[in-house]
Amino acid sequence: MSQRGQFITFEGTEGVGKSTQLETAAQTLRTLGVEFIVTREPGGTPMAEAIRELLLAPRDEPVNDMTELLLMFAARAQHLHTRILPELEAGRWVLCDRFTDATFAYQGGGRGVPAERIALLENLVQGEVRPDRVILLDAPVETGMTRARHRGELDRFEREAVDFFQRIRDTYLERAAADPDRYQVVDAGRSLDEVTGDVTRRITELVAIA
Ligand code: Z5A
Repeated sequence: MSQRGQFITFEGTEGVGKSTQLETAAQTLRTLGVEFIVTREPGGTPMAEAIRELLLAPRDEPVNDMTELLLMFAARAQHLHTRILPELEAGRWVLCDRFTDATFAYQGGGRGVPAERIALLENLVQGEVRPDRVILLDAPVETGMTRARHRGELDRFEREAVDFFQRIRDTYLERAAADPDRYQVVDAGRSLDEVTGDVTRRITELVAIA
């Protein structure tokens, strides 16, 4: 039987470079001959992508915090159980653009939902499954906003103000500080070449110890 794959997630505030560095990681794994898939949250299966559209669409109707939270976990249940876990069990690595840390950061830090409530849903949906490593791309909130916001129409989250994203950044950093073995904080405020070099080195090390 093949060895279980590694579950690596990429986190950070808006526009900080997650998608870019996920591609760096994918390229590194390809070079090293490691089998993997790339996926994202919310989303990653047709049904979970439909929930993503519901979540991101700007709308006049106010969205209740609990509705947003439950939809995030509904999408996650589908994605985790029908896609991520089968891939890991088949021995493939899973590179995922955001996962439950984003829920603690956005719905917890950003919206103010108590972390204990999020943890209840985390346990219910995931059991003991957690990412093996979280690559946290960290940069001042304004840096990511500037990088992200020349893309056209803003989604429902991107319409939030700077202080919302500041609380999100703070929550991510608190979570990383509490579990330094699992989180790797990457200074994403540097040039693209520097961040890419750093992520390449870290992924190469993870392959060496896996
Ligand atoms: N959300 C939530 O609330 N709760 C949850 O549980 C989950 C998600 C899972 C969708 O996420 C939204 O869902 C998200 C949180 C919420 N909303 N927000 N905000 P998403 O990941 O799809 O959306 P995003 O965070 O807005 O990602 P993004 O804007 O696509 O950003 P990114 O992936 O971090 O950045 P990028 O596309 O790699 O880079 C942005 C630009 O900067 C691009 O032009 C790059 O070429 C450039 N770039 C990248 N790195 C650099 C450096 N180092 N220097 C200069 N320029 C750079």
